[in-house]
Amino acid sequence: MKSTTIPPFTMTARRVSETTARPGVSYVECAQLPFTLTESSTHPMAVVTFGSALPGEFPCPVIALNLPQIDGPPTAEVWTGDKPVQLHTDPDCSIAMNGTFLIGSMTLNEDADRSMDAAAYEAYKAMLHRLHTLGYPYLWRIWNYFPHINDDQDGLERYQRFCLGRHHALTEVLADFPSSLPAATAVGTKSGPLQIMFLAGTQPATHLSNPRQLNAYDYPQDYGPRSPSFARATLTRSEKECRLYLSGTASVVGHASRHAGLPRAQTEETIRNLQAVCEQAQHTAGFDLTGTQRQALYKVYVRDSASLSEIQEAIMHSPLAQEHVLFLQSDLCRKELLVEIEGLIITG
Ligand code: 3EB
Repeated sequence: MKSTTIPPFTMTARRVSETTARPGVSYVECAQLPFTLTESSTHPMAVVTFGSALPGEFPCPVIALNLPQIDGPPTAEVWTGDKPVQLHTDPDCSIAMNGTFLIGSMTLNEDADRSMDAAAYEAYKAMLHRLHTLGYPYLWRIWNYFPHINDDQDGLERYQRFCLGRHHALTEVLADFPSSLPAATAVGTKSGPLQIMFLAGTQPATHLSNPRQLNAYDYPQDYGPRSPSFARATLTRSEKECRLYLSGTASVVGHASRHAGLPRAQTEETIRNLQAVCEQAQHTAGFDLTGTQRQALYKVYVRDSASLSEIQEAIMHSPLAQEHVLFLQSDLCRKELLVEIEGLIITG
């Protein structure tokens, strides 16, 4: 595996050659962050951290997730754009936008009077309302994070309550549900409020299915009273490049979990699923995976750090061995799932 760290000078050099508006994303060593952000010729839009405290102050929203990193030096994810950024902040929502797309985060504290379905409904309604008001109505990518994801809350698992509230809000507000649903991730943090991170655009993106997997929004009710509202992947294009956002992907074939108790086999199945959705993007949407300036970033969410070495071994023997991979410890939305992988592939 390549190091998860991109030295700041590399990042700057790469950005100088870019000419059209698009999001840039990199994994940067936390210790290098202040230097990277001041030296970079691009406009920082968000910094995402995974359980490590950051030195100094930043000119953009910092999204702190309690998802401990389990390998490599402390790393942050840095989102940049190449157009001036306008910030919109209030106590539970921060958004950075640049006329083409925005990146934001919505935070909602739970309390005794608000179950997870109510929290998800409220957070999604508030997010969608802001996207419409600001003029970025098209969802491109969503990340959902909250603690105790597999715990029971009044007779229903918290993840299933989350799906209920999310579905309710999206069916009320989103035009063309479910075909306008974007790629997503939903995983469990160690602690913290409900945090929703989102990318949205002034123009629509293309959302894709995976031929090996049933669309999540068509799952039978065995997995909860309302199905998970997301697409398997989302494709965005600008003049010079394509981006393929790969949803959190697990060892699920059709709608069934495979290889319970076997982290290595689950990782291999997950990688087959990722390859299948990439092929789908190539065949149905003309996504050119062989582009000259290809860049790929992955996050591997690991339920139990004791299975890390088996998961890493499976990755070493796969095409992901050549890519930037960040390993994070988190709970996953079905109890039997031990690993989930999301990705972003950029070609130009
Ligand atoms: C799955 O295939 C695994 O609820 O937003 C992956 C990505 C999963 C996103 C979500 C759930 C979500 O069903 C779980």
